[in-house]
Amino acid sequence: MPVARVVQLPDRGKLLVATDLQGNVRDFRRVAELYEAAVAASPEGALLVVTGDLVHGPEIPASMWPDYLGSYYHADSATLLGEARELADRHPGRVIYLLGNHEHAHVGGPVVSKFFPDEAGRLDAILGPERSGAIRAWFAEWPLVAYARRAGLCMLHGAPSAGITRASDLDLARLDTHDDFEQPVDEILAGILWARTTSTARARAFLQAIDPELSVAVYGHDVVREGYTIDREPLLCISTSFGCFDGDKVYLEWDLAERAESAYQLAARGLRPLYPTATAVYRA
Ligand SMILES: [Mn+2]
Repeated sequence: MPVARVVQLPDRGKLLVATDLQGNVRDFRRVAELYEAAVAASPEGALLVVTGDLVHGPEIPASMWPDYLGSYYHADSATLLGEARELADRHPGRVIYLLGNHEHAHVGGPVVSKFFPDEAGRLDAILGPERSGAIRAWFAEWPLVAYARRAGLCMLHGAPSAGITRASDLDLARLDTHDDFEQPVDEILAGILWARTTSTARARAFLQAIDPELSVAVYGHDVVREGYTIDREPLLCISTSFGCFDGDKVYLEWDLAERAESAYQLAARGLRPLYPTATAVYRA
């Protein structure tokens, strides 16, 4: 029985969406704090979607930190995963982590080598055999897409570039078909875990396949130094953490009972600074 790769969110409640933590524990704690506050403040409850790449980040001294990585941090993916699991356990079914290409590297995807030649190998070595096995089993269950019909929102790791005709096509995607010499990564996975952008027509076809009511795709994967970008409708790319300065980091907050008509409208009304008192460096 394949794992369900597409999760439908309820039509009511507050939705928070964050992207690409890459082992940044301080930013994860800030997201968790914002989510707990939303749970406490929302009569109909709150949901959190993190669109993948919770793990794998730089472990370099501040003195060697390059400007292009934004505000300094020392990645600690093991601690972040422990806290992510606790948060999800405290709010069953309400905290959803989507698979990113960095998690995919632990469960059959291509090797990722951002800061280490083999990022998954580096994290496995830190975790040890027992915990890395448990993490692999957990990642293997993570969905690829979360969507909210009434709000019109579709969340995923990268741009929605995969050519699918129905939501169940995603359930058939094989995580473990990749082999460095013979097999390319599954074409559907390549089209949602690695794509940085796509055309309006491809994105709309993807949304239509998931659910005809969907109007905007929300994702991360790429670094947007200003915090977010809209290449074209219906694409909203958000940077909550990795590669940004604190004052430029943003997350999305949206009432699930309210329909988002476009990426522009969603960005204008739903984006919030992760650190409201920090000074933006790139965002106007
Ligand atoms: Mn990514």
